[in-house]
Amino acid sequence: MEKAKIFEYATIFGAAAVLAYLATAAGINLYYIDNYGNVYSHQPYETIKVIARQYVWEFQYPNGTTSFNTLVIKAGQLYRLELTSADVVHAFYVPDLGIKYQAVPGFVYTIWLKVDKPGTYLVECAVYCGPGHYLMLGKIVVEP
Ligand SMILES: [Cu+2]
Repeated sequence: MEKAKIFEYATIFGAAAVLAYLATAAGINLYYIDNYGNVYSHQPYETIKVIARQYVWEFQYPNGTTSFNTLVIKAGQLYRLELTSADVVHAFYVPDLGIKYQAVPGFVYTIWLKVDKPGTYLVECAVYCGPGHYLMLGKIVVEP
C-alpha cells in the first residue's frame, strides 16, 4: 500500500476509535446525570418510587415499605427517584431543591437526588390535577 493510503486509513480508523470511545463514555454517564449536570456514576444509590395520584404522593422504598406525602431520606446519600403517575398528569415540585418534574401516567422520569442539608422541604403538585389539587402537599424530611 502506498503511504498516502495508509495515512488515509489511519485517519479514518483513528477518528472512529475516538468517536467510539466518546460515545461509550457519554452513554454510560448519561444515565447518571442529574438536572444540574452532576454525574453520579460509581456512587452507591437507593431507588425510591414516587407515584402521584389524586391527591396524594406515594413513596415506595427499597425495603418494601410505603409512605404517603412524607418522603424520609438521609443527608448525603444519593437517591434515584423514579417518578410516575397513577391517574392524571401531576408535577412533583420541590422549590427549595430545584426539582420540578411532570408525573405522567405510563412514563417514568428519573430524578437523581442528594441533599446535604438536613431539614424539611415542601413538596407540592404543580399541575392542576382535579378539584383536590390544593390538597396535594407533601414534604421531604432529610435526616442527618
Ligand atoms: Cu396533582
